[in-house]
Amino acid sequence: MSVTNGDHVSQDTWESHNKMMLEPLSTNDSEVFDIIKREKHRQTYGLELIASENFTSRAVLEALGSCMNNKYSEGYPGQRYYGGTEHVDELERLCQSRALQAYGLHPDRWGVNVQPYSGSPANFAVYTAIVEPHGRIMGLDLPDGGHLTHGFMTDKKKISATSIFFESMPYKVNPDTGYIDYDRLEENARLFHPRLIIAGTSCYSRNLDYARLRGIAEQNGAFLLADMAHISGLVAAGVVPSPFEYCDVVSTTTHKTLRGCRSGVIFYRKGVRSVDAKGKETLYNLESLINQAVFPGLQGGPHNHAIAGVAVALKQAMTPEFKAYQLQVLSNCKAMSNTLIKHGYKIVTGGSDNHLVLLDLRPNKSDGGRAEKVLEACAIACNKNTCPGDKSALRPSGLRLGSPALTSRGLLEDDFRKVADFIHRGIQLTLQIQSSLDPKATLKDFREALAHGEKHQQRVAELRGEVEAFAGHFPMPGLPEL
Ligand code: DSN
Repeated sequence: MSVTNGDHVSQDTWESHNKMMLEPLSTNDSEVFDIIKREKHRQTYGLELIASENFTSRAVLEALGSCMNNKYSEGYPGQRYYGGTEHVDELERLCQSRALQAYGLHPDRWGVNVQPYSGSPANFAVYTAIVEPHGRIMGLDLPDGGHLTHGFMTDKKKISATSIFFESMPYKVNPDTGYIDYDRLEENARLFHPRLIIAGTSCYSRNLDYARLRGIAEQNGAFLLADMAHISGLVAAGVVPSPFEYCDVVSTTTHKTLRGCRSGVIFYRKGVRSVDAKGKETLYNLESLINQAVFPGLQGGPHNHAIAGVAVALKQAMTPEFKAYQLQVLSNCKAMSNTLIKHGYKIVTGGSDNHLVLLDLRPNKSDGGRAEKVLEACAIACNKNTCPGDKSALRPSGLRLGSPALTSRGLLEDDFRKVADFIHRGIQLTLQIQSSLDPKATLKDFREALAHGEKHQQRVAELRGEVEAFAGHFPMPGLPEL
């Protein structure tokens, strides 16, 4: 046997190649297998409180790990640039119709694109579809709970591509209440004349006032985009207000509260956009703009394995079990929030309408970075976050804590009270470490003390042991082995 450059391939090597293609991961690549096993152990024996994460189901992971990964299919169902796409077409159409059904949308009034690779490309596709280069966009500022892709920039630098290729003027929360300052947004929008207003959050524990945002968009002839990534599962279950009544476009990731695999979806309105005084109708033209922006504008071949996983997640999202899950997400979040309040902590806005809380550590004279590190050492995963009024994003004062992932493991209110107690103990430990250091100690000094202080290590090990025993007790969704 020889290959074109004349190299000889022995029969043995060829047989070994064929064997390699059928070998399970555990023996084919034990290095990667072992890393995955360690991650599985971390997820199983830790408390996952990152508000944007979840544990997807076994069925979703099976679809994601399927042969759909192998297929190229640039284009859209029925109009592809590749042959052999009959099953991919079937799958994409099924995913589209489930997406509309899951949110109660009529196909005459709404269309959907299920090809975005994730939330950030989905948002960028929406911007390039409906905002001209350097057109104006208003989104919630990142330090106030918005997302990077909503136009983040600092005084010194344009950080997000959204702020580089478009002109971004953020809106803010009221630093005293933590609630979005809609009055100021309205005032600024009147001066800035945005083409697009974004109703979406990454760290905001309250429902958005979509009706108010719609009003502001209409006053300025702007489109209203809801980026419902964080809450899309809650919206599908009907347990928080839906953005669809008020928005022109809705984008989402599919792996947060929706609990699918990592991917993105864009919904866009169809039909009549407005009727003037003489009864003349203006129609939406979003369908072709958005579809063209996704492909061929920004992406190549869709990730058909991800579309398969999303289709499965959407089917699950229409079940009574999913509604029960989402109600539990809300209830667990409240239980965690109330317990933290009982322990004396300040929660931004005083509570939560959704799946997350933002704990403000300024009254405790600590910050999110230090607490995050100690909690991580104790097998509790959450993330530092700026609080309203924070002067620098480099030392965020808060911790963002979410209930979706642990609720997927079957935790109930009492369990979340226990989780809040663990968080409290982790924060107390943070304060003890801080008090053992010079008040001017840096985060690096703090981390060193955490890693090497014998007494600190002992306390961490004790708390970690209790956390692991508690967490290990709950089932872990997904594939049994990986
Ligand atoms: N940055 C993610 C989050 O954690 O909210 C969303 O993309």
